[in-house]
Amino acid sequence: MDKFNFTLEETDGRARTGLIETPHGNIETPIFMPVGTVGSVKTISPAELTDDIGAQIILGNTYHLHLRPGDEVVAKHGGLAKFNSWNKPTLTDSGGFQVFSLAEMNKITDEGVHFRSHLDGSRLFISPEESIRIQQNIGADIMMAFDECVSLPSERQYVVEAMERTYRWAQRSFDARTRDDQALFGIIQGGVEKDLRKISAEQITSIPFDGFAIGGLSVGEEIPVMYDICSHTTEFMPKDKPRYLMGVGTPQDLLHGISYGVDMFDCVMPTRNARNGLLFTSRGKLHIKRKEWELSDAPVDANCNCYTCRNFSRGYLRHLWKAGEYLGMRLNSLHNLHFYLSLVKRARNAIKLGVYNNFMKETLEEMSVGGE
Ligand code: PRF
Ligand code: ZN
Repeated sequence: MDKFNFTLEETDGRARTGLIETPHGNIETPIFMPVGTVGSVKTISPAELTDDIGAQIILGNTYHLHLRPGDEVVAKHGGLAKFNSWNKPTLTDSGGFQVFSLAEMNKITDEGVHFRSHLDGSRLFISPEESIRIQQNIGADIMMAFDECVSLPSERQYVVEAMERTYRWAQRSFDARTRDDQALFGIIQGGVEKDLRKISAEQITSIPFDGFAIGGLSVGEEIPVMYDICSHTTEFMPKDKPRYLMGVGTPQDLLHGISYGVDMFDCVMPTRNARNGLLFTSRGKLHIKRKEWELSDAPVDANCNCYTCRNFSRGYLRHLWKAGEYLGMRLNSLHNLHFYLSLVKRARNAIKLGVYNNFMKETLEEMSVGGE
């Protein structure tokens, strides 16, 4: 796809910076992608995403947009980035993962996945071909191949079957594409078995996708195992294509992923936690509802220059939380997303300066202070 390009810029150990060019603009990597499941990053406007948060690409979900408003509706509005007035790069997940985690159970066959809508219970079916058809209607700059993500722990035999099916579905996803203005990424599976991860990486990277993702992590395994498998998997991924770790994770996870050579991340954590009153700061997590903040005039994070931290006290944010005010959710989401985007920006700078390892060590140490 010639309207999509990845340039590897600097490397520092295995960490790397790069530039992704898409029809809707450029993305500096490593990057965090805020999740806009139904086409909106919950409570946050596109202007805030751009000006206050520094987001460069947002994510939408095939499954949700197919159900509502319908992918044909999005297509008629000129595609997702125009429909939601974001007008910048977008990525859609392929739907399989959301079907497995949200829809009422489903039958997986080689043909595709049968499931019931979580909205009205109606019977639906998504195959690799159908996922690509829907994703082409949604029109994101980056589409994802249709894959099967197994929850962990799972029997090795099942992990093997899902991995083989993911390979067949990857080829079918690749062959189903009929547009040339959208990139398509393949997804590596293989559970937490190193030999399977190597096989899956070799299978998926044998198909000339525009980029490659690591799926099937952060689905029930221990954190050190997740890091080990992520580190192992990037070893088998091409250096000249973007690498995307799907649905991960905490600020700590991003720092580790970057050290293994991951370029892209997405997670609902900053937005979902914000709506639950949990804030990420340079000194660890902070629960805004706690009584101890009642009289605090300190910002959430003294090291943060987001709109929330520049203007509001912990005491006021606690009050908004207690009162169930929407503004509280908005201000918390603004801060958490700003924190994530500024973390990856600082990581990019550290890589360019060749000091990533030190940066990571110091940042992790400061975040583990906690106690706030
Ligand atoms: N596959 C897809 N989307 C995903 C995942 C996956 O394995 C994950 C796993 N962390 C999150 N989102 N298609
Ligand atoms: Zn802030």
